[in-house]
Amino acid sequence: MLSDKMLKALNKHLNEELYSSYLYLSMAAHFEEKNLKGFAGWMRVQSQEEYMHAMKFYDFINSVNGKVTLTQIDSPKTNWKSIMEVWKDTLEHEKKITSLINKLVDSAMQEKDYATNNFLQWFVTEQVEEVTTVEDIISKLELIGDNKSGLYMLDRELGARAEGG
Ligand code: OFO
Repeated sequence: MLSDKMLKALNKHLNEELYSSYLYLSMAAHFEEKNLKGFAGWMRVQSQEEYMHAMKFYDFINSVNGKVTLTQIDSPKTNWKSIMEVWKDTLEHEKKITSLINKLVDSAMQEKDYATNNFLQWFVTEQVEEVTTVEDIISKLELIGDNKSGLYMLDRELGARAEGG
């Protein structure tokens, strides 16, 4: 059984994951407009992954007989000055989500809520992967600089994700 405090925190985080989904969809739309189809496809898949993360919270809360309470999702940013700015924002966002997950783990440990702590461990691992992936993309963009053919190649590489690659 979840404590009231933990239930509130998990519902709040469910909203954060839905916001993540919304933010990445906004980035996908931005890349679509710029005709960067591969980048757009990557962000679209990421948006779907974030929705699945939210649903993991939804399922967990239900499984321990908590009540899921949905709240308003904030509006995401809709315009970026450069490709790099989009990815820097993505990295910042993933770092923020990592620290929120860590705080949830802290609370679960303080409350000796072993079930919630166990549930959260999947996210601890996932966050390491997400931060590393985005750092890797930023490194590639730094190498590419203003090189148009490099950018074209990276767009194709990232687009493979949307095609199941
Ligand atoms: Fe849900 O991992 Fe990104 O935010």
